[in-house]
Amino acid sequence: MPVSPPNLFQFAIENSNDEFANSTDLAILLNAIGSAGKFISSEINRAALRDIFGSAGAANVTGDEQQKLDVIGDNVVAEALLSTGLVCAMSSEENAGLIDCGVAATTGEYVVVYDPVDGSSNIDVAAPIGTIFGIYRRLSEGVRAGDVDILRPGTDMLAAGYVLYGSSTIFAYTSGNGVHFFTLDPTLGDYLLTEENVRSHGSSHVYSANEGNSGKWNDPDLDWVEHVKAEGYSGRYIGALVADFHRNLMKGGIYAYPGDKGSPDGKLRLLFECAPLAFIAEQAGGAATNGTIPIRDIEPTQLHHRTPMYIGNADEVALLKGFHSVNN
Ligand code: AFP
Repeated sequence: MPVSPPNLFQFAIENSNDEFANSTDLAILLNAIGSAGKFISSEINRAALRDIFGSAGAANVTGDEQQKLDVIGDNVVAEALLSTGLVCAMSSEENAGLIDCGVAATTGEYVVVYDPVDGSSNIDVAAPIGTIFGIYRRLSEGVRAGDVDILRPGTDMLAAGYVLYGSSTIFAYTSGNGVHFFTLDPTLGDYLLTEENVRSHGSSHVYSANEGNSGKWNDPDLDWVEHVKAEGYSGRYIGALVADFHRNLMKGGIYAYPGDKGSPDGKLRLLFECAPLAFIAEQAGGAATNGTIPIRDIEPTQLHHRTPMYIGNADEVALLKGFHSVNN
């Protein structure tokens, strides 16, 4: 009889490490996010039927229009993590401040940052979106967790990952021992291992960027994009970072969201989007930079810190960095 692949929980227990307080903690946290992901996946599949397409009628803290599913996803991820009792502090793209963790704010050992529904403008057109997360061990002791526990560089992260809601639902994570993919079997309701130790695909001459913004780009980015086009690169842009990142990880390429003359720090959020994906990229043999320094080295100064980001195949990121160093 064929042996069925391990599920996310089994695999994470067997592949935990000493940085977690208990060997089951990683599995419990990933399982909580995975459960939230199953709920979000099912809501997305039925969004039109359940009238949860479209705007929630408000903007989030960074001014992005909130979709109904942003609000639903935010609550579902928070509740799933709170139910573990392991999380002392949480922050998400949809909240201005820290999410209240109740008594666990003093006793919980972990901090979680997340973007519940990345690429939410894709929801209404049935295009891919995702959930991104990063997990830290707390720093403070004996007090309610606060900014000191959460405003930390990506190099402090114990684990990071994403759930991609595409033609199938993929759960990807790293805890510093490679990147692993699980696929949601909707019949079993379980994430099963489909690829262990994923490696970033070699260069395949693909770039993913919103070139519609290039009228505001700075010289290094303009020179780079002219270069790659002259070299015959293909453009692929889904408009959801998780989906563009996943595509490039599997097929080769670089995702670029530069700062520009109007927004020097770009659009993407360091804590909720960039640092977790940078951890995944590096663990798969890829790279992530703001143009000069690695994304994971950047110290956040506020919860909604933004940064330019270039992420993907290591050779492509090195090529891009060359344009930034020449122009600086
Ligand atoms: P949301 O999480 O608010 O949906 O933002 C999505 C995002 O940050 C990222 O996923 C996309 O790659 C990027 O925005 C798309 O931005 P543009 O619409 O400016 O290309």
